[in-house]
Amino acid sequence: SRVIRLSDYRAPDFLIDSVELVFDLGEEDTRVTAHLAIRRNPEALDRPAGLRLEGEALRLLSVALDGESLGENRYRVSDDALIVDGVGEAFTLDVVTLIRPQDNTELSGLYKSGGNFCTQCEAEGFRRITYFLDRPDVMTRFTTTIRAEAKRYPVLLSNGNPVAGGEDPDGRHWARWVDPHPKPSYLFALVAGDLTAVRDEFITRSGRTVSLAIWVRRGDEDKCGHAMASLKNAMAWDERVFGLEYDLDVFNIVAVSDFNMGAMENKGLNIFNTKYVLAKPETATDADYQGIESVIGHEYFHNWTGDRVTCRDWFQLSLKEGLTVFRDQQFSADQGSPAVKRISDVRTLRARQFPEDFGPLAHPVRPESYIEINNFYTATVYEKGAEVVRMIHTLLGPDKFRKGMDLYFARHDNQAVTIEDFVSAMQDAGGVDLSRFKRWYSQAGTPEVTVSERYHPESRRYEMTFRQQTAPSPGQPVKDPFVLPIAIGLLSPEGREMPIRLDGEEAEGRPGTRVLTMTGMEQTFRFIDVAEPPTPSLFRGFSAPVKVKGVPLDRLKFLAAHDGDPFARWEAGQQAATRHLLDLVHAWRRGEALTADPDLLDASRRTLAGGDADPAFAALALGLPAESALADEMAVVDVEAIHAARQFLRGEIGRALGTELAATYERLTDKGSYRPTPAAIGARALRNASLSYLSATGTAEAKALLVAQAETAGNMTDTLAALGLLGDVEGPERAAVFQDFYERWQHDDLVIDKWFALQAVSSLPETLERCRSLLAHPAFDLRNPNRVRSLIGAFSQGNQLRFHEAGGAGYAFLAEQIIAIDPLNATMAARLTQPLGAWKRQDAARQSLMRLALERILAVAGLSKGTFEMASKSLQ
Ligand code: BAL
Ligand code: ZN
Repeated sequence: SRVIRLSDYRAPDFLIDSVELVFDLGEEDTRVTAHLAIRRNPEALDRPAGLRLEGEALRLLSVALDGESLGENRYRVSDDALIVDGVGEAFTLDVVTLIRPQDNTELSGLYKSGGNFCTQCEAEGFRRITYFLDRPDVMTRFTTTIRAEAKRYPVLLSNGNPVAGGEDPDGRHWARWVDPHPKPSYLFALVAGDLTAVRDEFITRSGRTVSLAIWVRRGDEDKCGHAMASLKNAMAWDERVFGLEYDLDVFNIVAVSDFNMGAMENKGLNIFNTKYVLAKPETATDADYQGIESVIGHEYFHNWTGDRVTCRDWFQLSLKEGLTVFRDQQFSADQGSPAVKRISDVRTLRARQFPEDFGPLAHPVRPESYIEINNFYTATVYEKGAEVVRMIHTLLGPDKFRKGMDLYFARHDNQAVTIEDFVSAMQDAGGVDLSRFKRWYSQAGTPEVTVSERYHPESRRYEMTFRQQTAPSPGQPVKDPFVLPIAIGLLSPEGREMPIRLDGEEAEGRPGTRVLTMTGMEQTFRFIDVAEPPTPSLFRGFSAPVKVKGVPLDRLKFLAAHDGDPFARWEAGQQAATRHLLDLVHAWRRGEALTADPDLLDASRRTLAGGDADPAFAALALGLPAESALADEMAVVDVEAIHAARQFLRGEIGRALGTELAATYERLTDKGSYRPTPAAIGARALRNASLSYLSATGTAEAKALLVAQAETAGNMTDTLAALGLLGDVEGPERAAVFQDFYERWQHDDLVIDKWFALQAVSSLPETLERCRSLLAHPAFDLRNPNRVRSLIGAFSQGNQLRFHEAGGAGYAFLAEQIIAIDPLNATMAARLTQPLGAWKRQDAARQSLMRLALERILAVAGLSKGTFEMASKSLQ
């Protein structure tokens, strides 16, 4: 398979100024007519090449150059291109192709979902619609005419504004859309179907009225309220925080059930996975509500960071994704509790991105090469990319960061640019030198930071020396130092914030958080006027994506009780719990009796007692590190020992705090109707955390409580919390409750996704067997990405105990499913491969079984290039 390299980038030989597309949508096939206005790129005049347009899975019907039909001797067609020789400086090309959307199981290009037509063009789906310069640095004005049977497809949508429409004599109708903004082909979208709209409007700060519509299947209208409210909040927030206003008369969102991604930011016509649109209290959890708010925000924010200013090439993907994730994180933080949001974002980063950095698929935020770009929609490009933008925000401060954004838009509106361009704007507006900082984009890896310190009572001086080290990653054996913003506070022995004054500073020190900048491999900071030996609180708010090693346990316990920075307080508690759990893991492996740390039990008791002040935070602080987080801390993972140690500690907490937990559970019972406000979400989280510990005691009362909540809860958050806990409990209750749940919700795909996922993550020994039988369940469909993620994805990524079962049956299961999915949907198959790459820290037997599974995938004839790339790199 061909490797694409950043270093090979060349500007396009030709540009396409405008395209007029006509779609004749049919049940057998769809005819696409494209009228392209093309000219040679002035930047590439020295390259007198023929015209090469990308195309894939197309049937070419005709080509005309400047209105003259071309004979077959004037062009060539291959599997992936149409080549026309002898073209001039500027010309038009008319190309007619036939495609078969109804057979398109890849869900890339034009396809059908639930009887409706829809598209997904990022990254390279447009070439599956018509021949084109399908690359992001070719920005074109699109006019789109859609013709379809009026009865089956009453709604016809595309990018931009609607300009005309009408009836055809044969029961068909048509609509024309013009997008005034030039855009790359990956932002093209079309929808034709029988959909109904929930409408609203937004008045921009300059007084323009924008018509908003969320298009869904009939019957889903009552599930759009939260998405619409989130959209309006996002539009107002982008005006307020970034001064960015929406730029079309309409903004359409369409929800479809078959979608490879979460959603897509097509200009003026966002297409969403139903999962990120539809919600009502009976069917969606608090996490779903939060997910909808952030994804609606994310896609909306792309209108500027992605659509108006886009990427020059796909190596720059994080230019739009890292920046837009940062923007959506800030948006969500502003809607509720910034600390709780930050903790949850860092948990996601650690769970998804850190393993990438430590595995065979490690790559920089700006990769250097790829075989299949779809494999690079990763946590590194997205979440770590957002952390890198956040560090720029920290280094510059909010005002200069905003100036940097303004400068970026002033310089690059309607352009396709690079990460370099973004950093330059930040650097110029901020008046800082970011040249070394840019290593965050080119070097892979998570730095590990250690700290040593000395306090001199006589001179009241305090010194801290930081050291950073980053392990080698594929292609990068030696790392240069990363620039680290280190947000610190110094705490007195009583836990008060002490004034911070660096040696050489004129001004008196002030108490609170201060950002130090580390640029070397090793660096010492000297503080003066330090009255007492301080306890440092480091990387407050997770100011850099690093791992801090070697903080003494008593210090972690002190910080968990006293740190004024909520993130750092939570973090210290988690680190302390991790240490203790790892001790328990080792004790369990040696066959010793386990005992819970009384300090941890006391800390949990205090958290619970003070829980009412901030229930959402208390729920997070009470939570134990996930099994996967513990695995990340072990040189050789032992999934059984991790599970046993964690279950033991959960049970001990449940027993030791039983009275307080039961009281909290009672006190926080939701009396009013469901609301997805931060306060109500926090209360449910703390109540369900209490339920979780009560259930860990395994008593008959606890089991009864679970069953009662599962059967009578008035909202999906509470139902699912109970059902998830019950999923781990042996006995007849579980089967009955799951059966009832299925029967109640079988008409609702998104709820049934949850039903599949809960069974796939169960810790019970029969889980793999159950997953196998669920594959044959009538509600399961290998062609539907949400179902695949719910069953196969949840099992392999969310259930390390059962996925890594000795004997390798979990690995074989995953390999078989990847092999079955690859011919249908290569993007999905490739993504599922990831868990098999994490073999290095398994024991020798598991290592060879995981490698065997990868080799089995690679042995398949006709494997897609995407799955080939993932499986072959995973073996390295
Ligand atoms: N651009 C792909 C989906 C997203 O990140 O918004
Ligand atoms: Zn995005």
